[in-house]
Amino acid sequence: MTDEIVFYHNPRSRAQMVHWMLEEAGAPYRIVPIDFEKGEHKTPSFLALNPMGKLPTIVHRDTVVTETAAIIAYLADTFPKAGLAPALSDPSRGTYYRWLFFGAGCFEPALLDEMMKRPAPPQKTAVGWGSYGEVVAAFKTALAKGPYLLGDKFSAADVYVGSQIRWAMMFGAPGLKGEKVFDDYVARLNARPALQRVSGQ
Ligand SMILES: N[C@@H](CCC(=O)N[C@@H](CS)C(=O)NCC(=O)O)C(=O)O
Repeated sequence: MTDEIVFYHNPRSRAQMVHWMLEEAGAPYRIVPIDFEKGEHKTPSFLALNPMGKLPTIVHRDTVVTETAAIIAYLADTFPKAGLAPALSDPSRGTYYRWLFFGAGCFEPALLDEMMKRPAPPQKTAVGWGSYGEVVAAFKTALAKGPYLLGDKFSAADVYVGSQIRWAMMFGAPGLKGEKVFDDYVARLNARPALQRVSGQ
């Protein structure tokens, strides 16, 4: 069994978030490029790994991990020397989980509602992500003290949520660019050598 992570990647996808995380974690990895145009993510061999036919997907120690937030959390725990996740006994582990799950469960669908101009669901109280505006306001509060989601400590939650915010800003999602708290946060993230190494790749 090899310790090398097999990383199925396309730079124009959420796999970029995992690429940044692999660099932050100092993990050994090998990229397998996936060409969407050629349908390489829908071949029987790829679907055997990820039946959704989606990226990112990794294989490590014979285990397949999919879902960006899960992969990022997995890497943080598997490469603890990088110090990207609070210890299980650290109370900030709760805050860490909170924002990781909020990113996947609330920001992701709210952002897609906003970007795709999907009509507001009729029963707002039953919608776990509330609304895009509420999600952005929650992040604004979370980052108000800063500099990171856990306060002084940069973590894998910043890799995930920070990537989402960077992506949302790039595509002009409202309430982010021009807001000092988000501009400063993204500037801090952009200064990280690990992110710079994968940017533009
Ligand atoms: N829930 C997945 C979403 C993954 C996803 O939708 N990936 C897109 C690229 S960003 C993809 O692979 N799309 C190709 C397709 O569905 O054909 C995650 O969080 O990782």
